[in-house]
Amino acid sequence: MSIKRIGVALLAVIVVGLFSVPFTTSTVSGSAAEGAGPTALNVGEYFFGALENMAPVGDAAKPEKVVATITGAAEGEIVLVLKNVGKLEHEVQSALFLATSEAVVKSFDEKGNEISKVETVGSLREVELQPGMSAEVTLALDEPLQRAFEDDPNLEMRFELACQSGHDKRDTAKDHYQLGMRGWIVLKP
Ligand SMILES: [Cu+2]
Repeated sequence: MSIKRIGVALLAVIVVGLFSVPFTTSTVSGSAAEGAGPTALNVGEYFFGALENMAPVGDAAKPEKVVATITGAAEGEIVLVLKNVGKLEHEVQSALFLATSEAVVKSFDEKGNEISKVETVGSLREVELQPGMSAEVTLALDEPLQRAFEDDPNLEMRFELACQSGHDKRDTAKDHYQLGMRGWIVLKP
């Protein structure tokens, strides 16, 4: 089994877990609590968050780490700001992107000028980041997921964050995921 297949299987397991969340009939909508605001995360060669989070595949001494803890899932909307502080393009994917019903991705250049705004219905495939660029990703969570967080204030779920750049080239030296661009996002109410 290739490393790529393992990565895909991992995502699939998380998604299956997600869909098995019991669907409740709660009619409570939107708690009064404010969300924690945007979660900022740097992206570079080859890490999420910071260089020490680099987790190359096959290096047992550097296990995959939690790179962001995001609260506000019970409100159903979370905002992630990804900034490319590296010199290469990165293509960010996450199992969390698959658990959304709508997404808005605003991209900004190095000077902070908005250069594009893309809205998607259904799951978000990936976020492309040129060097120096940042992206504000607003995710509307799937209703069953949101309700699960409303119903259980202690719920925590992990979603993998991964860079897909070079993943299809069959060249380990160019595969950002294998070089270390992987980590966990922890979602909380
Ligand atoms: Cu990358």
